[in-house]
Amino acid sequence: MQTSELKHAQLKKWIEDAAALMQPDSVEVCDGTQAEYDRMIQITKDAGLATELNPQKRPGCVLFRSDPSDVARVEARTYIASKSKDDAGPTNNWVDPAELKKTMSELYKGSMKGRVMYVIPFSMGPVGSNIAKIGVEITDSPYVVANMHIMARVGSKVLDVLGKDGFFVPCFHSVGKPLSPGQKDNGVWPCAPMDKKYISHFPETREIWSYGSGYGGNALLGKKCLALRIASVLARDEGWLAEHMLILKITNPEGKVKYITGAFPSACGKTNLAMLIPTLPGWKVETVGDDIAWMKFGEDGRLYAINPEAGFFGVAPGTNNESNKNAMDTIQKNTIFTNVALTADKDVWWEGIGYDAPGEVTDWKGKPWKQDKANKEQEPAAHPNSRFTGPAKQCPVVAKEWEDPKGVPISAFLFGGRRPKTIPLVNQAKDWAHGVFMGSIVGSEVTAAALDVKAGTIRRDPFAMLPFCGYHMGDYFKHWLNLGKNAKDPSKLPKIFFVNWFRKNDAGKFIWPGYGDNSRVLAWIFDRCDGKGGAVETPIGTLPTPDAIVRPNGVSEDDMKEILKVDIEGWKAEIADVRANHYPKFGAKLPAELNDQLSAIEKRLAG
Ligand code: OXD
Ligand code: MN
Repeated sequence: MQTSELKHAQLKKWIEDAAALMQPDSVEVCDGTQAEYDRMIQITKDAGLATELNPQKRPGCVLFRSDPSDVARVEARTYIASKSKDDAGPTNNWVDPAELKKTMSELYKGSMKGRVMYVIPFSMGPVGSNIAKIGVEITDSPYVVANMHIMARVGSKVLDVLGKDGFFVPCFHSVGKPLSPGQKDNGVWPCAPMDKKYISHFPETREIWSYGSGYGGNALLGKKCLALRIASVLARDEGWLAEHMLILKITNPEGKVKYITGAFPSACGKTNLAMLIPTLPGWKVETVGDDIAWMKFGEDGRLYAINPEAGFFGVAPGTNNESNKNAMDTIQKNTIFTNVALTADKDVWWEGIGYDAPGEVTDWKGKPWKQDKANKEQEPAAHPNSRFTGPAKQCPVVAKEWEDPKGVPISAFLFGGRRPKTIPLVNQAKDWAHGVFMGSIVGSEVTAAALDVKAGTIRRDPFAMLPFCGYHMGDYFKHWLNLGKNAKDPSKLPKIFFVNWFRKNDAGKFIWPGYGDNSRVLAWIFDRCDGKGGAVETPIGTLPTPDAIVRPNGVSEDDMKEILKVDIEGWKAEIADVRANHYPKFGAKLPAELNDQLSAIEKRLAG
């Protein structure tokens, strides 16, 4: 479609202005058809950027290799450019919006020379849902267009909903690598150097400007940029929630259904939990979403969630038939792989896929690679953040209501992180404010090897939103507290739980097996939502009685007691850490109720 055919005057003008600035060879408005997807893949193949995989093994699948400087979200180059620095808060990078737009406009000048400017109208959420939001991304990357086809609903159907004057979030994206006449990418992933990459958000004007990166959340602007950073601001202003949460459907042996959302920092197995295969007989888990939940109150006073995405952008390494068979089945066809290894027969391979590399493979940098298990220092064949982009509708356990425009009613929120000590397997909040407190102290242990910090340090990631909250985190806590206070019917609010699958014993071994056995904990949570399930009130929250959770193989009665006990000394240290090192970060904006929670737990522990 040509820009001249567009009915939305503001959209048309915005595209024309962008084209005048970025100077592409031509402009195309995406229609979202399969033919368009196929054409994008063909263009990237012709440019030497995509490799078609073995159609017998992976029909409709391709592999991309990115530039080594462009392999992950770049938090240091991500900005929340609100008018006032204080509105971005202490956890975001801030630049004055006028200054940032000036810098970036210079970069965008002529940045699409030699390329096509694609205009992607997209809906986050089922098209036409009253919870969904529309964005329009301008990009010079056909890789981005193809990925957006999988991750969002794109094309003409979105323009129909937008009409002549509907609201959309305008999103600029350029890889920042113009081509001179006759020049081609020739197999070189286009991007700009690190110090020229910018992932910028303008919360007041609801705009996103991204430059210099073609990878993941930096470039597929519907996901982290719109559905979390900008949406968190919309949600604050409009009284709803945009959260970094999976959504799962759980059915008990009697056929009763509940929906649960959960926030976990990266690398805590969120996608695996969203698709788990229960080991508890008679229980069923199905997937509504694996990364983001948007939630609004319905007429009946319950909170309804939609998954704003249409696909999974999952980390490949560690995904296998044991850890996540449903994800493995999802990505069998029509999937884009990025930075995994390529086998001689054109299949994919990665560390933790469940079997050894079959002979010599090509690593993510395009070099021959042979597995050497004796060499512990061997560089991995797949980049640790290599990804699959797979359609959610291909997931064997996708819930039938995953695209229901009204969303699904949520019974429980989970918060969790990797906590080897102190934090019990599961703990129910006493009330909403206590639950908000739990969300505010979410953290995960980091190893010295992973980050330049002392081993055993807890990296706090409140609500798993640290890199994704588009405003001051103190105000975000307040928003959560207010939502509970203002609820029409507080009894219909989701119950809040803190879970921890990652407790270790003194020998450093995991006590709880995790994966499908987490269904045993979900079953207790399910029952608690109905006021059932063996439970005991403790100073830190409501814990299961030791026999309330059906023990999996390999977990003894003593193990169970250990992971369900109140570790008084550990909790005292936890509270001291939150008080000294975590809460002070939020300054005067930290809601007093959260400090009150600290004091209340302290008092209960002492008493
Ligand atoms: C993601 C993340 O990629 O949370 O989903 O980092
Ligand atoms: Mn995520």
